[in-house]
Amino acid sequence: MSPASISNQDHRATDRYQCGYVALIGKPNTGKSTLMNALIGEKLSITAHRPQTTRHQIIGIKTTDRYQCVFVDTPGIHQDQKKAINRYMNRAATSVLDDVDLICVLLDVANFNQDDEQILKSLKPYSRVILVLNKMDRVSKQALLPRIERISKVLPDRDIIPVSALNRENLDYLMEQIQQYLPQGIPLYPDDQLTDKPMRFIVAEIIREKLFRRLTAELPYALTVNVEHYKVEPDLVRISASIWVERKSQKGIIIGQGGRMLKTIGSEARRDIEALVDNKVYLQLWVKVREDWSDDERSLAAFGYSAE
Ligand SMILES: Nc1nc2c(ncn2[C@@H]2O[C@H](COP(=O)(O)OP(=O)(O)OP(=O)(O)O)[C@@H](O)[C@H]2O)c(=O)[nH]1
Ligand SMILES: [Mg+2]
Repeated sequence: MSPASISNQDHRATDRYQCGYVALIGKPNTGKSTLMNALIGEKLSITAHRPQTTRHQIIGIKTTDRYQCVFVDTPGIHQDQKKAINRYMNRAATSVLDDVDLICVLLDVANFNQDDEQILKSLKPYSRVILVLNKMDRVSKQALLPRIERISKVLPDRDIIPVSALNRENLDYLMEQIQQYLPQGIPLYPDDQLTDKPMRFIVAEIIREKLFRRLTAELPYALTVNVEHYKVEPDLVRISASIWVERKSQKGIIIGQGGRMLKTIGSEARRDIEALVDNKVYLQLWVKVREDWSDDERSLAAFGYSAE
């Protein structure tokens, strides 16, 4: 496209520009964060094959010459509310519903169950809802239709759009549908801004992603990451972060034999952070214990899990 044709279509200064908020909600592990990253074209929100990866609301901003779409990625809504952190996560997911222009509910086409049905039923009062049937790469075309029929019985009269966030299938069509719900308005964020989260937060999340992907069983749920120092020097970014766990025995597992596990986590995280900040990174990691932090409101607040 020539620069002239770009400016011809640029609606930013006109009253035809659209700007709005779109929530991505759903059961854990349905691909909300993968979808947001794919739609924005940047990895802003961490992903993992296990449920309950996302813990906070994370905004991802997509700006074009016709619209600015502010996505809100949310933690997966789950029934187990035993601990304070679970209640925090569910609150972070459901508190957005009344403040957005469109709710996109993510469903995993290969794993639709009662938990999804419950979420869909709770959305009956909302009319601005699109059902995004993700992971269509995991089922045959013939299997898709009966599933769409079953889903549309639970929450009728809403568009159901099959996509594959992982393979970027049907995302242009999804974006066209989303755009129809964006109200007219001027952009809320500068063109080049991708998220509202500070770099320290994104760095802590990258480290947590590596831990989530490497560690097994319950350990990923017993840890949180806090970046204590983030200093930009001329040729280097110096970062120091703490990994907080709930028990002394967990600390040993994260450090690993001869410190091997911590070293692996550190170099995997460093590589991603270097790509993000486009600079060399010196990353120091510490493992610390705070007993039962995930069920203690004061610890949660200290680690950044405060009211959203
Ligand atoms: N096959 C396939 N896998 C996908 C697709 N989208 C996401 N995934 C995988 O599903 C898993 C979960 O993805 P996430 O994006 O972390 O899911 P989420 O809904 O954000 O999960 P929570 O944050 O835990 O609620 C990851 O292993 C992704 O690679 C898809 O379209 N097809
Ligand atoms: Mg997520």
